[in-house]
Amino acid sequence: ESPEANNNDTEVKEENAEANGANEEAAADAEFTIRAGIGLNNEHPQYKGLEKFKEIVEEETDGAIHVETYHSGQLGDDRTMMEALQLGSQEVTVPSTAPIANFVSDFSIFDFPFLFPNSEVADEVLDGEVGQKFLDKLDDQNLKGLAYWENGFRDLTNSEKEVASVDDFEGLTIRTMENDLHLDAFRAMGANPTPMAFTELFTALQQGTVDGQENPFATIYLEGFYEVQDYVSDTHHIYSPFVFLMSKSFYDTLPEDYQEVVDNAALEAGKYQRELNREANDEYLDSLVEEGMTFTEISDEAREEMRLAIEPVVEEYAAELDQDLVNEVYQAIEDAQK
Ligand code: TF8
Repeated sequence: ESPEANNNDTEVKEENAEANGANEEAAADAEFTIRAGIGLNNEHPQYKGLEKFKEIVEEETDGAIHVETYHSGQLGDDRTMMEALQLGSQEVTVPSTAPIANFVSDFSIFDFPFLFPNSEVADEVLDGEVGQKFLDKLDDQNLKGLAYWENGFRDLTNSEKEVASVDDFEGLTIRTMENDLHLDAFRAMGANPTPMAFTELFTALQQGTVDGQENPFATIYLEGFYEVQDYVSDTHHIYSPFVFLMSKSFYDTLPEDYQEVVDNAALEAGKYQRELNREANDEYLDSLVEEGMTFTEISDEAREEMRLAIEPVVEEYAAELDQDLVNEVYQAIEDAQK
């Protein structure tokens, strides 16, 4: 719990601390150090959100809590960072819900294809009572869920052909996140999915190990996937929330007023992050086309065909989850649309 015990430096961590302007004095003056790592790069709204979190926390604690930010999987992929939080060797990460489902299976509901009709409904459900129930389930895993941020609606890219309908998925090798529901959903559409950590993805696309992948336009653009992918379709098949996680054993060592600061900072930085993400999403698609990608629009009918192909998978997974919770989520989605 001492600041020293909390600082296990490796080369990359030191380099990055310097790049952050996290000079030794600031770190030495601090009572607590939060090492916050994410998978996406420092251009992404996810990182801007993390910087906002740092700004708020350091200002409101007068530097008593020092936040070091790491991007691009410098501290590992989503799973590795969650495990580090459990062990107490890292304090914060912001993974997608898909890898979280490997720790708390109920989280897989948020990755049901075509669950949320739009991001406003997602906000209302996630930020409401039901969303909190899921965050509470993380406690048993030594993880403290402080807020939902936004990865976004996922869209398909590939290097082989235009994908306009469910038939076009046939035979495509698609990297998915490490989540069984994602794998089964893509199999149901006739694709050949293969699970992989995000940190391996660019190389896999470049070397042709996989034909395609799916992520929001922001990621496709900001991670430079257009350099190794020719086709993009607005499948919008899954809405990926991010969850702002803190190591629970670390959270529990914080005095109550500091707990309040990090609670609020995670929420406030999340609002900012969602705004940035949404502002730029359409622009990112334009930029992908400018970079030479062929854009294929998915019609409502084609999207409905995709939904029908996946429906049995959704029903199978839904049956395995806590039924009360499943119904609460469906009800909350309905209520949010009234
Ligand atoms: C994925 C996710 C990721 C994020 C991030 C790298 O495709 O969408 O972009 O979870 O941590 O793996």
